Amino acid sequence: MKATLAEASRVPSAKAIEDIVMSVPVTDIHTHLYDPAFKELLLWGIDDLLVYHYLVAEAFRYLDLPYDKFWSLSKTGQADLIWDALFLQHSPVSEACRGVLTALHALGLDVRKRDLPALRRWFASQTLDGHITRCMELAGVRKVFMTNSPFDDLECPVWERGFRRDDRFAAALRIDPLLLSWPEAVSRLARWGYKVQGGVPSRKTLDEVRRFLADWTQRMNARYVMVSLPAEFAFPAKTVTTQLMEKAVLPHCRDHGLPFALMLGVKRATNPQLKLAGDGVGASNLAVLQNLCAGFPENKFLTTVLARENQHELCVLARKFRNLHPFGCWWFTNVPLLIDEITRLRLELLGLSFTPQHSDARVLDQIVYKWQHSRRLIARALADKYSALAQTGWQASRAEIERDVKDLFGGAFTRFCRS
Ligand code: FIX
Ligand code: ZN
Repeated sequence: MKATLAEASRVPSAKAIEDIVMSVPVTDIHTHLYDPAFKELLLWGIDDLLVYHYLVAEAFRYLDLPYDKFWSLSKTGQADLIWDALFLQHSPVSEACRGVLTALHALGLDVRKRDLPALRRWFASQTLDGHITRCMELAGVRKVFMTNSPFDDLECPVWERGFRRDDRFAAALRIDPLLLSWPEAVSRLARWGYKVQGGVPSRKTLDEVRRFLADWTQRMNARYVMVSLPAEFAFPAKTVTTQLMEKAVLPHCRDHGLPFALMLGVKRATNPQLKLAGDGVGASNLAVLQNLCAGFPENKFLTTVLARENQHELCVLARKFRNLHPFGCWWFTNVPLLIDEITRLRLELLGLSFTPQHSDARVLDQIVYKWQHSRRLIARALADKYSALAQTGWQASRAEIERDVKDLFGGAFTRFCRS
C-alpha cells in the first residue's frame, strides 16, 4: 500500500507523459474536411494526399513544366509528377512529404517499396466509412471541425437540401467572401432573397446581413464564425469590411454566444499561377486584435497568426484579454521547428489556457500524421515543464497531467466556446 502511494505521488516519467499525450482524444478545431454526407468533397487516399497544395508548391521547386500544363493534367497525372519529383528524384524530407509517409506507415502500408500503383490499389479497396473510422482512430481524433462556406457552390446545395449529420463532424461558419469580396457577396445575398445593397452598408443592409448569418448559423449548427484576413488588415478603419465586422458579424457572434475566429496574416495569391498553393504570409499589425478584444469585451476571439514574428505578441495579448484564445500552428508554422518553439512560448506565457494545435487537414488521412507529429512535440515540451516543476519539489500527479493534457487537446477550447 505504502509503495502504491509513493508511486502515485511520483512525477510521471517523460515516457509516461508522452503516452498520455499520444493517446488523449482530440477535438480538431479547424480542418477542411467534410461530413461524409458531402460525398466527394471529403478528400482521402493517396492521390489526394499527393496533390495537397503544400506538396504542389514544393514540387514546383523542381518541376520545369509550365503551370498550365500541370493544371491541365488529371489528378492522377499531377500525383505522378509530384511523387516522382518529391519522393523518387529527391528524398522526402520536408514536413509535408514526411507526413504522407507517416500516414501511410500508420495505415500499415509498406513505404519502402516506393510502389505508387500498389498504394493506389490499396486505397481503391477501402470503403469511405471504414476509412473515416480508421483514420480518426489512428489520429485519436474524436471530433472534427469543418470549414463551411455558404458561398461555396459545391457545399451550399448540400446544406440547402439538408442531410442527416454525422456527429463526429461539427460546423464552423466561414465568411471570407462576405467580409473581403463585398460586391460579389451582395449579388449572392440578393439572389438568396436578402435585401442588401452594395457600397457602404446601410442599417437595412446590416440587418439583412445579420439575418443571413443567423439563418446559416442555424442551418449548419455552427459553433463559431471564422475569417482569414490579410496581413495589412486594419481595425478600426473606414472600410466596408470593418463596418460589416463591427455592425453585423460581432453583434451576431455576441448574441449567439459564438466565438469569432480570426486567422491573421495570409497573403492570398502571392503567385496566382500556383492556385491554392500560391498563398503567402505577411506579418500582421496585431493592434487590430488589441482593438477588437478591448473594444468588444462581450465577444470572444479565437485567433491564430501565420507569421512567426507575430507569435510572441499574440501570447502577450492573450495575457491581457481573457476573451482571446490563441490556437494552432497554422500552415507555414505547422513544421516541427516552429510547433516546438510556439508551443513552448505559449506554455511559458499562458500556462495551459490555449489550444496548441489544429490539423488544417484537407485530406482525411492527413489527420493521422498531423496529430502524430504534433502530439510528440507537445509531449516533449510538457515533459520539460513538469520536470522543471519537479526540481522545485512540485510533483504533478498523473491525474493532474491528464487533466492538463485534456485541456490542451480540446477542453480549454470547449470551455472558451461555452463561456
Ligand atoms: O484559410 C485557411 O483556412 C487556410 O488554412 C487554407 O486556406 C490553406 O489553404 C490551408 O490549407 C492551410 O493549411
Ligand atoms: Zn484552414
